[in-house]
Amino acid sequence: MAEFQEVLKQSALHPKPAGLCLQYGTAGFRTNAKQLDHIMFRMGMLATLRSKKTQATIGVMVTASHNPEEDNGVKLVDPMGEMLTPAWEDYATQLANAEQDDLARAVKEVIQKEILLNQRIVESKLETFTLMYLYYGLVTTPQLHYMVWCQNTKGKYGEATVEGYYRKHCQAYVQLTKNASNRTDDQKHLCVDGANGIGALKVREMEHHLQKGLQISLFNDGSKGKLNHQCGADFVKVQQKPPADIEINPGERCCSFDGDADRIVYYYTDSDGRFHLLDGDKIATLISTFLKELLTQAGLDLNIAVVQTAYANGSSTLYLENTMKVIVKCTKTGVKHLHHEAQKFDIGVYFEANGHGTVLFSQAAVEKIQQLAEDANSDDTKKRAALLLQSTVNVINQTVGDAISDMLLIEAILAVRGMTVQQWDAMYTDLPNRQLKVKVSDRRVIDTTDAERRAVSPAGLQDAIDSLVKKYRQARSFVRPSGTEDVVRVYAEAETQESADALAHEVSLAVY
Ligand code: 16G
Ligand code: ZN
Repeated sequence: MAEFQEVLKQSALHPKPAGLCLQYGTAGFRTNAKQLDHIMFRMGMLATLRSKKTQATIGVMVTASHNPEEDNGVKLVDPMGEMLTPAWEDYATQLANAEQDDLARAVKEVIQKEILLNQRIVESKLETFTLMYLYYGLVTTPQLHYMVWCQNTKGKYGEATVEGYYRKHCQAYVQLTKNASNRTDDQKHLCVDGANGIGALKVREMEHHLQKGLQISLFNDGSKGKLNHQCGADFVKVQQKPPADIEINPGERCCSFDGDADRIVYYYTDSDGRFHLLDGDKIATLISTFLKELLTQAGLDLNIAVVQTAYANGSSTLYLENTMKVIVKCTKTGVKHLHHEAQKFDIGVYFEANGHGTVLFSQAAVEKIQQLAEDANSDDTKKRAALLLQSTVNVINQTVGDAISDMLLIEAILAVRGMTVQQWDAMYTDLPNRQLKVKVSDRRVIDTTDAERRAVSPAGLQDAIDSLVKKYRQARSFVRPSGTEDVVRVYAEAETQESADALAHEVSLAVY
């Protein structure tokens, strides 16, 4: 294996801790930064191979998202800006866990299976595995996804630079908000918690592109606090309270990003000091309602679906199905599952309750919207709706959930509809809910079905959950092994907070 000498020499400078075994999970590799040196090197190799296989630009994102500051992570971005395809997640795991003396074999296996079929070619062509690297420096995760997409579509969707990203999304925001008349400064004002992460820096960089159409007060901008510590979208969603160290006045509209700015949640406190969270479900409801109205006004026959996971609040699902009459689908947790399902519709709105989500428009939908927008014979109402739809297509980052572009769309919708955050919140009332995590000796003994809503093993667990759920009104509960931590997660919702808490606790005991 003479051809691997150089790779092996370099790899030896990034030794794998003996016996360490990590898995490419739903969020790529993620753990304490000290354990990741060899992973970073090897994922560089895998990205090179993936690029050779697809003949396209591949992204490598280094981030630990919403995890604590001492963690790090890495994930690869596929050619259309989507998550790495599952077969290659397995290769990632194999490369990550190969001991040094087995690494050449592991690399060769990927090359043979995926790139070259015949051994002789493997040996003669290896030296030509050079690659052009483009280093973007500090960007949000969704900005990288966007740039990979632009690179591979030759600029059709925008320019593959951070400036190009701002221009595309901010221009669309400015277009959308032209339709909002007489907005007061209060309506334009938004408090943003940047989680002391990259999103804070990027919001500052972007602001001037918005032409004063949004006035942002930025908190947790990284100047003093710790990344994701007592702040950020995950903290706010799980703790159901505002970030520490942020002063918000009653009724003021606020949002929190996570550390790499691919999640967003909104909230406000009322005059009684009560905290109101508007999570991914409320965001999906706002966006899909807006889109459905525009489709009706435009007279466009396009189907629209909302994709959720088992964590979606039961009230949101009922509201979407019964009041809004949109198609609702439920998938397993993890962005790639939701994204994949959303692609099946003309317009697919997908959001996890934790605030990760976006909207996908099929090519046919984009074309129909464009035709109508350009049709000289269409009446004013139709034309206005088509133009609003067109700007919506441009304001949203279709590659992946994006806190910044989601924020722009939400702000634009509230502006166009002249809606306050309280009115948005009042679309439906969340059922009280509780999430708990349980440490067990082996979380893999729990296996689920029906988009994680039912446990098939261990035997008897689902029956136990069913009989606990029957004790409470409007109750629902499920358990699933976490894909990112060594725990089992428990979710419960019910008519009252006391019932949701009690049910979650009882189900946790049944898991042991
Ligand atoms: C990852 C997923 C996120 C999911 C979370 C669940 C991606 C990019 N991220 O962060 O979508 O909600 O895992 O974590 O897919 P859990 O399995 O530990 O509950
Ligand atoms: Zn994230």
